[in-house]
Amino acid sequence: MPAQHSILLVGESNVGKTHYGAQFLKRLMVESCALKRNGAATNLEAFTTALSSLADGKATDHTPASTYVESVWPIKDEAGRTAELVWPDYGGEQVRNLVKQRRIPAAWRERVLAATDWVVLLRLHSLRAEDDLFSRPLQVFTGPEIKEVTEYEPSDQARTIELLQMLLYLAQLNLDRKLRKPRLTVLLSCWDELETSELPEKLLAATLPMFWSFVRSNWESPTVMGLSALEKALSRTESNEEYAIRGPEEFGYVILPDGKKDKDITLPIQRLMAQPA
Ligand SMILES: Nc1nc2c(ncn2[C@@H]2O[C@H](COP(=O)(O)OP(=O)(O)O)[C@@H](O)[C@H]2O)c(=O)[nH]1
Ligand SMILES: [Mg+2]
Repeated sequence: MPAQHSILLVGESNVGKTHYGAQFLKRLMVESCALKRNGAATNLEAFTTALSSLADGKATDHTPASTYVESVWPIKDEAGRTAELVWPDYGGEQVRNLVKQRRIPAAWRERVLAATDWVVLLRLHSLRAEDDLFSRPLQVFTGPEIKEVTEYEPSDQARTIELLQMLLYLAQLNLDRKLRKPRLTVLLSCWDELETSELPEKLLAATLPMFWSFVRSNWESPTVMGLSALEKALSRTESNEEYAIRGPEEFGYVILPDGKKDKDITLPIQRLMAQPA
C-alpha cells in the first residue's frame, strides 16, 4: 500500500478553520464533493456545532479550546487513495502566543513531524497592512522625525513567517534545498471579503511580499488558492434565509491557482491526495 497522506490544517485564530471544517464535513455528508469519508472521525464537536448554526443560516460563536484538541478525519478519494485530515485547535490566541513564547504542545509537534502536507490558512482581510521596512520608503528612516520605538511588536506579515519558521523547525527539516515535502498549500480564506478578481498567488505576492518570498525560497512548488467556505458573511444572531432554505452545502467555493472558481471546497485537499505522499 502506498504511503498515506497526513494533511495538517493550520492557521491563527479567527481565520475560518472551524467554518471551513463544518462546510467540508457537510459536503462529505451529502456526498457532493470529490472526497468521501473513510471511517470515524474524532473530536467533531466544534464542527458539528458550527454546522447546526449554519443550517440555521448563522455563523457560530467562537469557542476557543483551552487545551490542545485535534480532530482527525479519515478520508478517501475517487481513486481509492486514503488520507487523514488533521485539524489542530489550540484555542484563542495560542498560535500568536506560540510564536511569541515559542512553546508548542507535544501532541502538535508530533503531528507536524508526521505531516506530508501543510495547509496554511491566511485571512488577508484581517491582517494589518501597517508600514514596515518593506512598505515604507527608506528616506522615512533617515528623515528628521525618527521617533523612539518603545515596544517592539512584529508586523502581522513577520508573525506569519514566524509561524512557518516554527513549523519548519519543529519538523526538523533540512533547508539546504527547497522542500518537496511537506508540500505547502496556502489557502487565502474568507476570499469573498477581498472583493478581488486577482489570481490568489498574485494577490498574496502583492499583499505579503516578504512572506511570499520566504515561501518561494523554501518550497519547490507551493500552491496558493482562494477559499470562501461561507461565500458571504453571516451573522451570529440573525438567520440568513437563503442559507436556511437552500442548505449550507449550496454555499462556498474555492479559487483554483488558475483563477477558476469551483463550488467543491474539498478540492485543495483532493489535489494533494492526487500527488504521491
Ligand atoms: N465572509 C466570510 N466570513 C467567514 C468565512 N469563513 C468564516 N468566516 C467568519 O470568520 C470568523 C472566524 O471563523 P472560525 O471558523 O471561527 O475561525 P477559526 O478561529 O480559525 O476556527 C467567523 O465569524 C466566521 O463567521 C467566509 O468564507 N467568509
Ligand atoms: Mg475554530
